[in-house]
Amino acid sequence: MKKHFLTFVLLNLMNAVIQDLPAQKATSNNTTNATDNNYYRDLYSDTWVGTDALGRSMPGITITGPVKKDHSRVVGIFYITWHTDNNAALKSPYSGDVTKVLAADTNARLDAKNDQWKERSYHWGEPEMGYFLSKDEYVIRKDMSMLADAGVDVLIMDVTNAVRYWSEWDTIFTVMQKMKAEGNKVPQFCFWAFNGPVMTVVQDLYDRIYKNDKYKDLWFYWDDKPLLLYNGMPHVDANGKGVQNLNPHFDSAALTDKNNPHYNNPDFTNIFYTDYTRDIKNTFTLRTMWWGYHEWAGKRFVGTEDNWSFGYDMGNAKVKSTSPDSLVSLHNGRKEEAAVTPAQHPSSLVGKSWSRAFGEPALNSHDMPGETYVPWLKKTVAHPEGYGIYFQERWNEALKADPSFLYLNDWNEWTAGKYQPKEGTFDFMRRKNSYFFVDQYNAEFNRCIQPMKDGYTDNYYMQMAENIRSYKGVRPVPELKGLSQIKIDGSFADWNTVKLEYRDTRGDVIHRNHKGYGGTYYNDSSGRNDIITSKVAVDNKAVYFYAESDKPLTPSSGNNWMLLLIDADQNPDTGWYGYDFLINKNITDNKTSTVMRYDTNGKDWVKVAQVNYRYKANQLELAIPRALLQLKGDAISFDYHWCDNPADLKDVISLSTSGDSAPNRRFNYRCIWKKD
Ligand SMILES: [Ca+2]
Ligand SMILES: [Ca+2]
Ligand SMILES: [Ca+2]
Repeated sequence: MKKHFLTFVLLNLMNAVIQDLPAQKATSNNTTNATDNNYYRDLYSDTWVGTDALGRSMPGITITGPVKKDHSRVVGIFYITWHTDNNAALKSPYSGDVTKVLAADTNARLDAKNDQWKERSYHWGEPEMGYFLSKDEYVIRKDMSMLADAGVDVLIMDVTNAVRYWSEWDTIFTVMQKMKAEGNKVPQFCFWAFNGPVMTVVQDLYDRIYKNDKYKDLWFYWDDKPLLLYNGMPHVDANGKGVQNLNPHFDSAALTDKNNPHYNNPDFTNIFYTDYTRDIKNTFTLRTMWWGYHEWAGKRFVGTEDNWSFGYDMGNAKVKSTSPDSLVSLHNGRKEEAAVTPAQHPSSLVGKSWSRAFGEPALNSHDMPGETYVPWLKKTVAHPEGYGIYFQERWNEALKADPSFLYLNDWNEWTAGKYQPKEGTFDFMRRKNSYFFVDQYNAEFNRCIQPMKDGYTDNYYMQMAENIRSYKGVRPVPELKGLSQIKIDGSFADWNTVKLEYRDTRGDVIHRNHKGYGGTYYNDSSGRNDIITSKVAVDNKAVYFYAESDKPLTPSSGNNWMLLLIDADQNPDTGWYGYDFLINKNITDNKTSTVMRYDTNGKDWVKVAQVNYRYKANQLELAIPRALLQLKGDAISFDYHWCDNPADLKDVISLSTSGDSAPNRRFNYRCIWKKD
């Protein structure tokens, strides 16, 4: 019953998507053969420290162990590109947000025709970067930078419903190549096709991209060939049977003319494909990827040879009772792929707060979970949807199984399709209802890892980054040794003796200027000084800080200019979001700045000292007395963070999502210094 239900829904979803999209054509012939894997400037992001909003700290080497090298460990994530330009033309002001609809009028919950429901397709909530479109370069750059920082290796590009997003892909891959040319690490990509005329779709991908070596430097290889996730039984998909796969290379002469180079070759003589072509079979490493059903198309599916899952059907008793190790797909009998998702579907009532032991908790009038026990925290909390209960359970199982590929679903889907048949009611969220949602619905029922606006912000991103470290292991935090002789004089040659660099992304100050859904328009011109390198030096009296920007620094009179935040006691519970000192918030003149300490009682920054600073061209230096920071002795360690032109210091999100942060977002550099 459920399978039919899902099939019906997927069919509708596919039709809706196809109908909504204009015909798209390839717009670029950008080709490169560069395959050098050492193209990037290593940011050492696996050595950054940080604590998320729930108090979880990024695990270091003492917890994860060193980088694991006994077998490959690759992380892929489902990357959606259906936020196409035509969505800009939806009704303005944009009102397609389920969370906001239900907040605006509680009557909308049980009434499919309530005035608040103005669209057919919705966002389940608002992304941190707003209702963005897939071709927004600002968003693409943030995505790639965040994913690379977290250790994600490959984007799994969505072609699951046969729609080819040529224009979006051209924009995204071109931006990724630009970032690489700037020295930044970015993930690679592969495609995942499944529903519809999948043999034709896959041939199209081959003909337009792989055959032409297009974006070759970004191809993800698996078993020495580019990986292609596909449908190994192409005559069966979520829509049933009977899809015809038109052969674009059909050549009637190949049927009759013995001199035709393709004579008698079924890749050219069939009007409709009956199998994938030799080019597909020879070019790619092929794996079927589909939902982790116990059985699919009449055969055992989850946990079998060369059948990857994009999530596990935990609502099914057989899948739930299968040992987690046996859910992992195999290749030549070895554990190859495990799926890790923040939740499943609203239609199966397996949300973010579902656990094996307790199932899905009771839901309130807005279908949000009530107080729920969080196993990893060993506590009961009021808003469990932000705590990653389901996500961590899947992570723990996948980490234990330790396959060579971890698939995460998803980064940025956001879309919640509302289905409203003309008559009848449906069981939806344990109530009879005149509409339903299938893939995403609200903050409890969605699978997005990309940060949301307000709510639980970046909890899922941080949880992902924390667990990827456990999966892969990390490098030790580089250590600084010896006493330095630095003068704060505006002459920077003395810093050449300090070799240890703390690095940040180059090019992450680009301004945003792009349309979004339903007439929204996004501007962000806060990017100003692009911080790329920081250094620290220590002598008996002071800690010296150095920062370097990509281009000459703007005048220090500017708003929130080159702020330095220090967590001197490495305690996230003391200070402002852990930061005990703030430097440069008040700059006296071109040579004098101030150090402020966070007053926990008054909940404000208080000036405690004046310090010397100098800046010239793209370099900046300052010194802070060690006594002031309470960093004494022959070995010290503290965490620090530079940022330039944050919108405000309201919270750690506002601090780190505008201007530039070094390191990115809420991460910090850890300085470990020893005299000898
Ligand atoms: Ca930067
Ligand atoms: Ca602190
Ligand atoms: Ca940055």
